[in-house]
Amino acid sequence: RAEGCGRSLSPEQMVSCILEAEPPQIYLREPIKKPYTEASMMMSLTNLADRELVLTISWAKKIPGFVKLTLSDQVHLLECCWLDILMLGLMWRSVDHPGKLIFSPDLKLNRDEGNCVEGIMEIFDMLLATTSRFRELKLQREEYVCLKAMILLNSNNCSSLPQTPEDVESRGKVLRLLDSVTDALVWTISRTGLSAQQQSIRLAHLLMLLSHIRHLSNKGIEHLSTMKRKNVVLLYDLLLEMLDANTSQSSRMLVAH
Ligand code: AOE
Repeated sequence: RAEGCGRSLSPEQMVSCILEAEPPQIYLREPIKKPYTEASMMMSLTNLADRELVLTISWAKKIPGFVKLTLSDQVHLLECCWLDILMLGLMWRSVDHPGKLIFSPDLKLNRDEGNCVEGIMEIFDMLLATTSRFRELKLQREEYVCLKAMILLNSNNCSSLPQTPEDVESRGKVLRLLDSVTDALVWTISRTGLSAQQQSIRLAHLLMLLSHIRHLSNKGIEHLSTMKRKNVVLLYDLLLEMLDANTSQSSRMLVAH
């Protein structure tokens, strides 16, 4: 299967590979008690994100062609987009629950519950707004998984100049992979029975939401670093290492998982 998922897949095969790569749903380790406090809520969210990131690395490695990129490209791609990926996943889980953010089946928050964490309600509101947009568009599972893979493959804009011929080749591979996921998304949309023009408009609507997600993840990173400065977030083991990540540490993570 891994072989079959490598070279020149049909859009249909690509979609089914990406569907199969989807990570499982996770739960809180220790259920959170009400009333929420700033510390307990941030602790639960961080704990969840910690384990989701481990699953995100395994997910990325199942995207056809990803492991054939240089290790440094794999690392850069994940470093640039991890919060976009988590946020799109959150929106997908929340899409059928208007007004709620389904962080996990045992952590469903509405905007007002964000008021115990300074600055979080603003981000909740933006997350809820983009989620509503996906609801209006009736986002399909196949479309969602293609968009998530596109976020990963399109996130390389912050990496340094290629150093070696392997780097140059790897950059080319990223672009070809992005093209085949784009084909997969186009194929998925074509099955909706919309007119050709409506299909193009749907594609545009879906892709434009990726820039909202990037904006949101920048806001989220800003918020997280304020929290970190205030020492609210308790970043344990992996997490602490990850925030101060240098390339070699991130490489070790990728190899380890
Ligand atoms: C969004 C989706 C989701 O599934 C979980 C969470 C939990 C926290 C939420 C965030 C979210 C949405 C935005 C929020 C944020 C808390 C505050 C912010 C609401 O406003 C995210 C908790 C993140 C904890 C920090 C983790 C640090 C990870 C560093 C990653 C890294 O640097 N590298 C190199 C790892 C890349 C590997 C994939």
